[in-house]
Amino acid sequence: MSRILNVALGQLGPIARADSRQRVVGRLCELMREAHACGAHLIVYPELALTTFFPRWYIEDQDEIDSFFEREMPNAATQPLFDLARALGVGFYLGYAELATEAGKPARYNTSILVDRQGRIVGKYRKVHLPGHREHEPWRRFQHLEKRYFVPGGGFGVSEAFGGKIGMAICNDRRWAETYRVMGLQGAEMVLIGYNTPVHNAPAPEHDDLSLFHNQLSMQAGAYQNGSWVVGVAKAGVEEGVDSIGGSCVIAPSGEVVGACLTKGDEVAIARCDLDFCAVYKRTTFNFDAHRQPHAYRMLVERRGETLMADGSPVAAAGCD
Ligand code: CDT
Repeated sequence: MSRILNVALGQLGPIARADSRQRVVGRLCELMREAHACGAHLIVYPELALTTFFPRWYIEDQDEIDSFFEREMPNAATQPLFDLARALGVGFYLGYAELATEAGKPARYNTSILVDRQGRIVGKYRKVHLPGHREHEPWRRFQHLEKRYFVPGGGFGVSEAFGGKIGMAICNDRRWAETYRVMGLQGAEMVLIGYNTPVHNAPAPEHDDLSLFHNQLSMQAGAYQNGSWVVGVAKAGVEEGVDSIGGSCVIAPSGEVVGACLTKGDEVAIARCDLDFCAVYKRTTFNFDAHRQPHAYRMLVERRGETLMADGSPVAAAGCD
């Protein structure tokens, strides 16, 4: 089996609040057709790719909040995308808001799925690092209420698919070294990441000019330090008055950008990715079995931060013997 994976960036421009799922799925299908014409085996779409980025609003009506969520996947609105994937032999990564039922109660996740070239779901991931805040903060130009609308997922897995080991993450996850390392320890050869990143970060506006730089910096570091391909895809442009970065790109295990989108609208760009190119990094500089020293990393799982233990208790309470 070939270890060449032709990956398409399926970048989206803005989605209006009033846009229907059918309309958005039509755009996704158009991008998939274009990707297929370019020889793609896999197309990667953004985070929450079926609707506008609704966490920018404080919404009290639960029915209105739930109108942004999918209760099943595929469903009537998304079935055409699955059908097209199967017809063209193009797999996809898709981010969406998932309304699950757990022990008879609703559980809401910021989710992505990996669909193979036969149109079958072969992987599912629920966002671990939920950024933003839980309560309404009217001083902000716009809200970022992911902590209110979602609960964190349970971890990072890797799927055997497309002839390799494919991992998934979502947006803010890409800024955390742990995201890539946990998948690197499972041998991930490609990590797929959809995102919605507003240019303006209300708590740290001095970072606004660096938002594209931080996007690429995080993904390049994750790729190189784990000997893995990384594919990052934006929902970009001015959506309901909020400007979000583009910068969708494919990064090789060398840390080099080998493909990128140029606009902030709907756009396909493609990269020919040799999954065997990971091995030289995984065998040498980042041969984890040979070089990692887990005994020195215990704090990574014992502590949440400088002041809190993993269970939320204060660090001082742990004693210092
Ligand atoms: N969607 C998402 O995770 N966005 C965040 C925005 C910054 S935190 C308010 C990100 O990390 O890109």
